[in-house]
Amino acid sequence: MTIDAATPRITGETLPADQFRVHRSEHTVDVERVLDVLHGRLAACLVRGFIPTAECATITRNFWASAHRVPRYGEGAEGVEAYVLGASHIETSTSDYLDAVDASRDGVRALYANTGNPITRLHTSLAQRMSVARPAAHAGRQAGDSKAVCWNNNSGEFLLLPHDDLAQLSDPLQKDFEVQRVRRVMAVNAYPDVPGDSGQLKLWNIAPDERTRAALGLTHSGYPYPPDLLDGHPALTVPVATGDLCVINGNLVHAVLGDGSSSGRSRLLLTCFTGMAGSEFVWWT
Ligand SMILES: O=C(O)CCC(=O)C(=O)O
Repeated sequence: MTIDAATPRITGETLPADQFRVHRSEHTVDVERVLDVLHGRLAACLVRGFIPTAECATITRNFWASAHRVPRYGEGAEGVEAYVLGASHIETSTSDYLDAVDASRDGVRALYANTGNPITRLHTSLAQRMSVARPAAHAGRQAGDSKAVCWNNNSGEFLLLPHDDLAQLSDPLQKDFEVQRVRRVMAVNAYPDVPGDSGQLKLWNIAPDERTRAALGLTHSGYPYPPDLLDGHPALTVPVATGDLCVINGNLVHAVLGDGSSSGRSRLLLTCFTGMAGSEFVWWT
């Protein structure tokens, strides 16, 4: 895009330079640092080897064998193509989302058949530090615990364009859903299969404000921020690999990088969103 005086700048909150970093650990989650991400004091935590090798292999096999895996077709040049197993709350009403959770529950359970569930393990670790930790809920119905995604976009610079995870919570279709009380999203991402260098995560030190989103027409989506507009903001790249867990401050703009080849086409992500609804820790997909 051409940047001229009429092009909006991306303005918003930033983390202090010493907090805009990735905390790394091996195999075990450093719960204190994950709480720093949750509460907006740290950009990300990367846990190498969080998912044991055999568990990665079983989940990956279960995903590709599943009859519950569905293709998602993107619309237009910025459309998001993927294979997905599990429900997504994005651009849907609360009741349709909860219907999708119910419809996909058996499929998601089967994803973890004969093996462990890394997302549930993280929830359990964090629950020990919370008075309440639970799936987000509405009218007695519960949000999903996790979904599995394989991005299937033409791998140019990005497998998934720059976006934030907060804006989508403001969708008027979900005004009855308690996730709209969450002010900071922590995205939980676990990787049973990352071929080669595909799908590294890039984070920019900017949590866009509402004025920026409105100017770009992204008020309820937070997707996609034009990459050129992010150039002046400090950025870091997280080289995720098979077996890793990475939690990120989802209010910050982030993207999934392509490697210019088709190797990203089998990269498998297990994910959910989390945040504090008042004093309660909740998650949804
Ligand atoms: O694929 C990933 O590693 C992260 C995906 C992501 O940012 C999202 O689903 O919002």
